[in-house]
Amino acid sequence: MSAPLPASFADAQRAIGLALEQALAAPAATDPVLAAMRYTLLAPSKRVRAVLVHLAADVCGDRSRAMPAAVSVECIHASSLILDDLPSMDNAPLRRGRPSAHIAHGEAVAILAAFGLLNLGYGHLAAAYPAPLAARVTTLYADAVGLDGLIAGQAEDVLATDAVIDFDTLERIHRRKTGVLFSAAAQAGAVSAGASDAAIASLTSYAKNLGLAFQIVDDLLDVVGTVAETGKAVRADARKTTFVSFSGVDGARELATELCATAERALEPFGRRADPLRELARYVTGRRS
Ligand code: GRG
Repeated sequence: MSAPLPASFADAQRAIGLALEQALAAPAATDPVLAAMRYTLLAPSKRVRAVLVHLAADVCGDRSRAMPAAVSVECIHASSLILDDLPSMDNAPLRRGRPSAHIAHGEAVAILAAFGLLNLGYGHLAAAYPAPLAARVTTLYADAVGLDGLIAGQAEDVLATDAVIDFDTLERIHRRKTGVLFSAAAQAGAVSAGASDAAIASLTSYAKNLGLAFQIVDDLLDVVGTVAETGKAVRADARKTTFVSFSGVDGARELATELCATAERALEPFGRRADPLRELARYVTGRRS
């Protein structure tokens, strides 16, 4: 099931949803860990990272090998959501419009499901791609998750709860927590299409700025959004420094708009072929979910 992205991405979202179903197919999900993995992975989601893999591959001229990288990035992302929601992290009760995994399945099973999804994410690449491409995309994703990526960003974020941090620290946290997986998704799509180093560099610059803008809008939606729109608890960031606490609602929106404009400028070498990526950037600044 999909949450709203612009209509032009609906076909990609649908195909990604089907591929995720297949990656985690189970006639009867009796295993509790498998049930929790399916519960999170197949819940309504925008699938924006997987769509980005496809759009990056497309603009580099070949979408045919994008799907395994798209499936993998969604597995990794779903794993991170389960961990992020745990009582020891954000202690979030709702995700994707449903009780969070640890509430629906218990904390122990939720933690194992997060490991299961991470494992599936990497294993899927090894099973689906020829060895050199599998190695390249696995390295991209492992670097994005690792000690200069999601894990580092999450650690700094959790440790900064109730602390005063400066703007550079906030930006570093969010680039690592959110931005790097967007960059890795775009790079994976490009690499799967056999793109040149120059094309990969342009897409990295696009995705890096898009990812940070996406996180700023996430902060904004915590303040101005509703549970019905976001599928998660709102006003949940009260103990954290966010882009809104630094810049206010209007300032944060302006910053997200500027970052998306910077992202769009990185697409110039691709000409009109990159219009879908431009559309994605415009969607990000105005998104409500
Ligand atoms: C071992 C994978 C792994 C991670 C460990 C827990 C952790 C480190 C990192 C947390 C990263 C995280 C959850 C960042 C928040 C990113 C974010 C903006 C999530 C919401 O993404 P959407 O809006 O959600 O794309 P949907 O539900 O549409 O997919």
